Formats: sequence, structure tokens, C-alpha cells
Amino acid sequence: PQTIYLADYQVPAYLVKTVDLHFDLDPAQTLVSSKLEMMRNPAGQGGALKLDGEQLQLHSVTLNGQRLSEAEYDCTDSRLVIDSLPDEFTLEIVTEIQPDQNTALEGLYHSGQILCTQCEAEGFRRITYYPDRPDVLAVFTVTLTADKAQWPIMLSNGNQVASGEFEDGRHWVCWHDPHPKPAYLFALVAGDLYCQQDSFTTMSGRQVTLQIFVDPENKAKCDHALLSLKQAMQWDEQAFGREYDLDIFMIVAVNDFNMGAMENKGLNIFNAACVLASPETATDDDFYTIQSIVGHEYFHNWSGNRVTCRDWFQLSLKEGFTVMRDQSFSADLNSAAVQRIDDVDMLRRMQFAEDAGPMAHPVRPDSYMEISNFYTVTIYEKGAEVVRMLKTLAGDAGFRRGTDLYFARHDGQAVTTDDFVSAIEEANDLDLAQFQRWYTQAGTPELTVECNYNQAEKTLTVTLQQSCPATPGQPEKQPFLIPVAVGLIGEQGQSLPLQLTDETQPIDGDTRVLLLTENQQNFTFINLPERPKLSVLRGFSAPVKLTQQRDNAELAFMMANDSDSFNRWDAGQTLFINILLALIAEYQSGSTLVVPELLTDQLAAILDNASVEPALTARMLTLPSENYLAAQMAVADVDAIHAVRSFVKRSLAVTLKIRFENLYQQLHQIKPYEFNAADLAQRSLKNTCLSYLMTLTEPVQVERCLAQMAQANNMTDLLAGLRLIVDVDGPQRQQALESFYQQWQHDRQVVDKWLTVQALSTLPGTLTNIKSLMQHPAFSLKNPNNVRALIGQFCRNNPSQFHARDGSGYQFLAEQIIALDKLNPQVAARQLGAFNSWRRYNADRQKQMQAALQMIADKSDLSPDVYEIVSKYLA
Ligand code: B3K
Ligand code: ZN
Repeated sequence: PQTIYLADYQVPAYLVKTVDLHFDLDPAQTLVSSKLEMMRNPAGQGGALKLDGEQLQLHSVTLNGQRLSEAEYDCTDSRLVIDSLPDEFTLEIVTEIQPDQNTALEGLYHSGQILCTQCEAEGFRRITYYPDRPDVLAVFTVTLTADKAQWPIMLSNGNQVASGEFEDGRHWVCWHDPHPKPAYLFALVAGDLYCQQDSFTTMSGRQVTLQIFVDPENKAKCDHALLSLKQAMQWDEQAFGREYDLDIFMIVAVNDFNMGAMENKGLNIFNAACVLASPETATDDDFYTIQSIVGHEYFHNWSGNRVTCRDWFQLSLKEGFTVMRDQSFSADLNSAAVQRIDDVDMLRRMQFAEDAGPMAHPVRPDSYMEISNFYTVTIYEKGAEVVRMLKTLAGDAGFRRGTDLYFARHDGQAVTTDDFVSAIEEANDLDLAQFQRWYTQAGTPELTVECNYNQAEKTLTVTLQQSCPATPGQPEKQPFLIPVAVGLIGEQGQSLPLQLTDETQPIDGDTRVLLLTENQQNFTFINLPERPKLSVLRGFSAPVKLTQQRDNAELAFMMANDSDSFNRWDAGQTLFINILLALIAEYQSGSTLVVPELLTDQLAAILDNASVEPALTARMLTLPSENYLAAQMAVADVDAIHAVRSFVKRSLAVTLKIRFENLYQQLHQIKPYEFNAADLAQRSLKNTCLSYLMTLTEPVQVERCLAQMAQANNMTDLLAGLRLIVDVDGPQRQQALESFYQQWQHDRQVVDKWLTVQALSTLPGTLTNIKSLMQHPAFSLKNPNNVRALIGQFCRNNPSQFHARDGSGYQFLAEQIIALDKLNPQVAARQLGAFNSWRRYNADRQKQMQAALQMIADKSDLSPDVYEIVSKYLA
């Protein structure tokens, strides 16, 4: 495969004014006729017309009404090239495709009883020959024809403008999308679908029809997504002044989908798991995720569709910004504090690992082999952090001025991240030249903080230092512009005034942002009669790794007293990590382990105050994951981490048993399910208590867990119980799994959860069980949700089993990737992520992982997707 470079970007040689597509739909063979009104791009370099195409059977090419002979064009595996064209012309191309054979789930494919498309990033070229690049925008008209009985519903982008029937039982529907768009936003859907309808009145008083299309069996699972959609539409009007721009907005749920969802103009297509919900079948986390993904895809209508990307190196222009928008939406609708904690937790676990590994790349990469590999946590989540920092720098009102300018200036255009930054810059009179390094330099900056208090002068000097480790292709880094939000806390836990040298008075408020621009800088706070404690990087004001010398007592103090809820949680996490790492060292040297009293006391205090902020309390009680602990060690010791983390959790449960039991009882109320912040918090804290109690391996706790499952009227409580029971080595385990399956085998979303709980079991024999589950009728390697639920969860989130000493986990993953690559390269390449940190383990495991990677690399006909990642991992 070839490497593509940002530096090679050229404007398109030809533009498409209008596309007129006709589909004669049939899963076995679909005929696609495309009529393109094209013109030479006056700004282009000239030359031949090169259209992209993959896995197409070409039937005919017609230029200005004249059918071309094969000598008049050049057709290869990936291109259709036509020379010596006039400045303006009409090109008609007829191709044939086989949706049934399409297991890659890119282009037009068959999922269950539905025909649907996925075109981002480069799937449209599997439908017809076309300039398949985001900077070619055209007006689409789409006519769909199919057998009416089998395909009564036929959808595409925009508005339905005409329809009719033929005598032979076939019918046709014509859709027109007035907004010029790149091909990656094209979509079509056909099937026998149930439709739930609603409406939304926009801020200017226009009525928009909202429709969700699902398989009839899912008709009771649409309410939450429809509500979320209306919430998103309203939120975008208020928060960003963005109004919807078509008369209809459609969402379709499909069972086979490579990712979460897709923002096709006016016709979002969703992975069924990311849109369908009912209290009996979906957990609180599912409800939460659905709200945020429905929001995310809707927000793309402006950040992505009305203003799109010039090229795929600019992917974070739409993804980073849209994630930042969906995070703000979730924060506004739920708990902002919990949202921030969860977002940062995920960033640190996933993105920091990516940034520290062989696939590290900047938010705006400068090269790639396969663009599908760059839909990463760096592009999405770090990209969102970068936009969030822009908001911190510009202030709330200034950021809004900037985004207003961006949308107004670039509406209908395909632009770059530079254009985005320029709009924020110009609307606020800022200089963001140095800030741009967040887009161009990969790696997680390391921020070191030191405080020196001068009693005589009553000053506190804060020394901030930054550095950034080398990443592939970037040995040296320039300093970043890092916004560091800080506060000062007195002995009594009170906020202290924030006044820097040369300032005549302290600023208002208890938090201020220091701008670190150099490798090292001092900031001196004055008028401080007592020695303050520094609360730094409040709200996680920048995506950096923080080093600050703080002993356990200081961390405990901050955990109890910091007015910034994120930093209270973070102090607790740091305390956990310090204690766990110290115990891991003792475990490695064979010493007896003792959990420090200070930790038990802290948790006791948290439990005693649980009613104040129950959702936050649940987070405060959650130990850092095994993978995250592994990332904190020079050489990750899987077995020690697992043993020590389990030991600490159990010891805490032993000491605090009464408190956990009382709190559990207090929170365990049977009432009708509702998705609201208070109930979510209650269930989350209750199930956290249960997870501690279950480490005690007492029959009474197992009874408690089984009783909760038996009484549960919602999936949150049922699944929380099942997760814990699968780690109990006894007959209850098998019984619980069997009865769960009996009850829910008809429901794909629930069956995937059933696969996942088994994939995450820490009992011996998990891998053997997974292998036999792969033979179960509920599992198919062709279904991405099945693969992620079983194989993906095992390899990524069950480290003590995946990293088994005999290498069986690695061997298993390599075999699955090789098999998957033949079916679905994108899903195969994703699974490689479990090997991302392979060089961080001990020599034995490194050797085994390397062998597994080599076994994949040795295959001759790898997809570009798998080839790129495997070769970068081994480099
Ligand atoms: N834009 C899509 C992702 C497409 C992935 C293509 N491999 C979903 C989203 O980010 O909203
Ligand atoms: Zn997106």
C-alpha cells in the first residue's frame, strides 16, 4: 500500500455540479446508473479526469450522449481515467455491484433484511466511479427502484420529491438533497421497516418531521433516541445558534455496522446498539451513550456537513469539534462534573496509550496509508480537548463568536483545521500560532509543577515545566501553549485569593488560567499569609500528564477539600495509584501486603458522605483499571497488577463492609425505571457497593446479588448482577448465564452483553469458553458487534486472561485478525489495537506478542488496513 501525504494535496482537477443516481436494487446484483454534470476546475492543474472505483463491474461510459469504446478510457482496479475532455460535459456511467458479497460493510451492503450504505471515508467508490474526495461537493438526486413487497421503504438524503409504481410489482422513489455535499455523506436504505414519527419546531418556527426506522421487532425501542434527537436539536440552537436545514430528519437502525453511527445528510444510519433502548434491554450506560451519539451525529449537520473537510488529514476538524460539542451537550443535560471525569478517564486510558505507542499521530496527521485507521481516539478525543482549550483561551462568549464566524464564513465549503483556528483567532484578536502545535505535534506533553512558599514574603512561586516525548517521525518537539487552570487552597480548605506579582488586586473567582508557553516558567502569587496548597490543571484544562510531588496526606486533603470536583476525583485516583504501585512493588519482592489506613479512612469518609453527590461518589470509589495501572509502570506486570488490585479492593470491602452493606440497602429500591440523573447516580453507586461486597466471597453476598437479578426491572441492575456472578466459581454462575440467555436470546443487543460478561470473566477457562461461544448460534464473525462484544472485550478489557503466560491469548487474537481480514478489514484492523502497548510488557510476553504480530505480517494478501498497523507496530 502507498503512503499518502498532506503535503501532496492538490485541488480537484474537475468539479461535479450535479449527480443523478439511479439504483435498481437487488441484494445479489444492483445496477447503478450515474449521470454527472461536470466541469473543469478553473483553479485546478488540468490533466485527465481520474475517478475512483473499487470492486465495480463497469457496464458502460457515455460522454455527452456518446457511448465510449473501451479504447477511449482506461479502467483499472481502482480508477477510471478519461483524457481530453471539454471544459463542461455530461458523463454517464453504469456499474454493477453485489451487496450480498459485501462483508466489508463499506459501500452498499445487505444487513439482515435491510440494504444500506456506509460511505465515509471512501465507500462511495464501491458504488460508482466518482471523484471520491471530500472537497468535491455536488447536489444529489437519487432514484431508487425495487420490488415493492420486499422493499416497501426506500430512503436517501434530502426530501422525497416523487414516487410511483410499475406494473410488475416494483416501485420507485426519488429523493433530492438541495445541499451540495461530498460523496461520503451519501446514503440509501431499503427495507421493510417500522417507522416511528415525531416532529420538532425550529427556532425560526419551521416544522421538521423526525423519523426513526427500525426492524419491526424493535418498535418499542425508539422513544429514547427520538427524545435525544429533539434535545440535541434544541441544544444546538441554544448553545451554537445552529438550526436544522431540511424538512425531514431520518435515523435508521441496522445490525451490521463498522462503528457507532454515520451522519449522512438528513439520513443518519446507526448501529442498532447505539440507538435502540428500552429499560428492560438497555443499561444506564447504553441510554447515556445513545443520547450522546444521537447528539453527535445530529451536530455533524453543521460541524461536518454544512462545513466539511478539505481532505482526510483534516478529519479532526469535524470529529474533534463534534465530540467537544456532544460532550458539552451531555454535560448540560446530565452532570457536568461526572461527564468531565468520564471523558478524561477515557482519554487517559485510551488516547494516552495511543500517543505513547507505535501508531502515535498528530490531531492533524501528515501521512497515512489507510484513512480508516485514522478514526482514532487522537482524532476524536484529543481533537475535542484541543477545541476545548480553544474555548478556555477565548472564553465562553469569545468561543461562540469564533464558531459563529467559522460557520458563517465557511458554510458550504470544505476547509481545514487552520481555517477553524483562524476563525477563533480573528473573532477574539488572539494569536494562536503557537497553539497550532497541538494539531501538528503528536505525543502527550508532560507537565511538571513545583511550588515554593516564601513565608517572609508571603509569596508562592509556581514553577511549570513542560516536555514531550519523541513519537514516530517526530524526535524533537517545540513547546506547546498550555492553559493551566489553578486554584489555591488554605489550611481550612478555603479558597485563597489569586493575585500575581504586579497585579493590584486578586482576580474574581477561585480559579485562574496560567498560560505556559516556554519550556519552563515561574508564576508568583502574592499576599498569602499562610502556606497554600496548589490545585493544578483544574477540570483537566489541557490533555497532559501531570507530575506533582504530593504525599498521601496532601492527596487525601485535596480529595476532601478541593472546590474543583474533577480535581477531588483526580486526587483520589492519584492516591489509589500511588498506593497500588507501592503495593505492587512489595508484591514483586514477596512482602506481605497491607493497605494503608489512610486509604481506608478516606473511603470511609466518602461512603459516609455518599448522599451529597452519589454519582461522584461512585467514581471516587472506583479503582483505576488494570490497563491504566499497567501504563504507569516502566515494565507492566500483569499478574502483580491483577493480584494487588484485587487484594486492595477486597481489603477495603472487608474493613468497610458494614458501610457498603448499609449504603447498598439504602439505595436498593424497586421502582419503575427512569433515565434521569438522580436514578442513574443511585444505581451506579448501589452497583459499585455490590461489586465491593462480592469480593468478600460470602454466600450472603452471592444471595444478595442473585436477589437483585431476580427482582430487577431494568437491564442496569440485572447486568450488574450477572457481571459479578460470572466471577463466582460455583453452580450459580452457569445457572445465571443460562437463564439470562433463555430470557433474552431473541434480542441481539442483550445477547451481545451476554457475550461480553463471559469475555470479561477472570475465572480460568475464559478463553476456552470464548472459543466455544464462537461456535454458538448467537455468534457470527461477520457481525462487528459480536466481534467487539466477545473478542474485542476479551483482548482489551480482560488483561489478566488475554496476557496469559502461555501466549494463548495472543495466538487467539492473531488467528481471529487473520480470519477477519478476509471478511472485514476495518474490523480486523481495529482488533489489532489490543497489541498497541506490546513493548511495555516483560521480555517473555514481548516475544510472544511479537511472534503473534509477525504471524499476521507474514500473510501475503493483507488488507491495507491491517498491513499499515501491523507494520507500524513491528517497526
Ligand atoms: N463520521 C463517522 C465515522 C465514519 C468512520 C469511517 N470509517 C461517525 C462519526 O464520527 O460521527
Ligand atoms: Zn463524528
